[in-house]
Amino acid sequence: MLTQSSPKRSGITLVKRAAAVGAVALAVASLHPLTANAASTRVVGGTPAAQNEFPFMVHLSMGCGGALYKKDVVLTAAHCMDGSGNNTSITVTAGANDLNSSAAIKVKSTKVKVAPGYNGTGKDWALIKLARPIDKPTLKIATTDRYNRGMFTIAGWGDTEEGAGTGTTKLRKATVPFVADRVCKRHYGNRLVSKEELCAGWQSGGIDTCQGDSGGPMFRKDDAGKWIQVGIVSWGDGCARAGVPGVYTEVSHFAKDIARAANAL
Ligand code: 4AZ
Repeated sequence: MLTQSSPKRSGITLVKRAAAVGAVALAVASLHPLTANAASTRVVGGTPAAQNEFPFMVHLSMGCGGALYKKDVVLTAAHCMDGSGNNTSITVTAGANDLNSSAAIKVKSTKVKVAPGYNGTGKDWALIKLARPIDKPTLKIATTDRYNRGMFTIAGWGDTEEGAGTGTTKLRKATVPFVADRVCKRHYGNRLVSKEELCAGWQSGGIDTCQGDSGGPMFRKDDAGKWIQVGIVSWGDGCARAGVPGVYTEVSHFAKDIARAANAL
């Protein structure tokens, strides 16, 4: 996929490359995200999430991810939504890694608020109001840029290979390092909206979000050891290609707007 995808063809995908590799290049490469690391033996692609590992993660029926911002409000990507207003068409699934599990909680939407000024470039966030609260932990969002660095966790039900188009029924996760705007622009140039977007990925490729993961959170631990959301899966050129980071909405930049919109929802 060469551009931001439409809802049906988007999402966070944990791309899995053939894992066969020499065990040698490894230890070194994993510490140096920007170092060439082709065919490394470290974790390639995603792995299954454990039950309750990310209890704030939700799946959206149009094939996107999201996170519980409040018990009755989901934070997701604007490009997964059709627009703002009353909307009872979205089914939000929570409480189970396996979407087909009998333990999965399903709640309908009542309203959607897309980021003010969203026009397909930057500002890729939206809120969904739920018909009833979901009794699961929420995911706090970053309100300053201090956590826009280091290693991030990504998770989703998206494709495990670029172009697969099917997604998975079981939640998968992976770890990707922060990529500075300057480095991210080596590939994307001015298509990257630096203030509003954040990049992450391994220079060697092989691990990334993909179609179907869109709208889901990118998160890390804060100084107190609690999960904090720094990104929203937004777009990228394909998935897990070498030298091509994933692009995420920079949540801290929009934290006040998100809080305001949630209060008004
Ligand atoms: C998509 O199609 C998509 N590799 C999401 C994330 C990325 C690429 C595509 C990032 O929604």
